[in-house]
Amino acid sequence: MRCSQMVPIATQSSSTNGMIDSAAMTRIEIKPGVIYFPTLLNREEQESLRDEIYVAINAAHLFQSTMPRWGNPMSVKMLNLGSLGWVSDKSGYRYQKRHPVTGEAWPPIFPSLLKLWGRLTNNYAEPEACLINYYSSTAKMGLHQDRDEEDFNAPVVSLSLGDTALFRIGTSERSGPTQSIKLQSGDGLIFDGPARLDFHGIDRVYKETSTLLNEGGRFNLTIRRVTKPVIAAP
Ligand code: MD3
Ligand code: FE
Repeated sequence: MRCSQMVPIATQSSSTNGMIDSAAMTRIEIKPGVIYFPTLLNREEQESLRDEIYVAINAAHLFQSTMPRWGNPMSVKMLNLGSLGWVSDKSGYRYQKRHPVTGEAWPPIFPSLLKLWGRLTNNYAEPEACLINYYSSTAKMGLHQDRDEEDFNAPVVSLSLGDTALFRIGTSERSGPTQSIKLQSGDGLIFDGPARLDFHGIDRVYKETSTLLNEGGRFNLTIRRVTKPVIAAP
């Protein structure tokens, strides 16, 4: 982990009113626009989020995305929650209202996640999408930018559950310098402003580094606002 530049900028307590509501939250600014929250979720919170994910996956199964143009399968399996979900197939990347295999609406974003989003984003407009990525121990995600959303002003909140992963983030240019961070179960990240269009990816998952998931591997949740919020008329 190359994190000598990590400086804790604040440690603050939060109220204890919610399901996901760790007693203390440590914020580490990795670089402008990237805030890292080690163990944002305690074990109990991780277990209840894991169980909610299992319920959603049983109701609306994970799907296998394929790369645009060639259609090679991605190693990560996905499911979305919310009014819009991210999908990828031969015709490209997009957000859509329905599951690409079943044609059903996506399950709703869990109330615990809506609450966490409000707390971490200072009540930015309601999120519309929560992408659940499942990584087996051999899965990875190449360096890419997230640019299928309309609203680049909105932050992206990421949560990791299960085995530790090696996350890499660069700059808005593919060939820019990169930093790596090991993301552990319960860790959170927020991306916004200057980092919102940075290239990033998952280089590897470290097998058997967490006991949270019986089947091993890793879940990552990214919570997003996709469309531009409507500004209320005066
Ligand atoms: C930096 N997921 O779903 S989360 C993705 O762990 C994605 O599954 C990875 O990249 C994962 O698109 C990384 C961290 C992340 C998410 C969104 C970002 C980093 C980001 C958006 C802008 C910049
Ligand atoms: Fe991404």
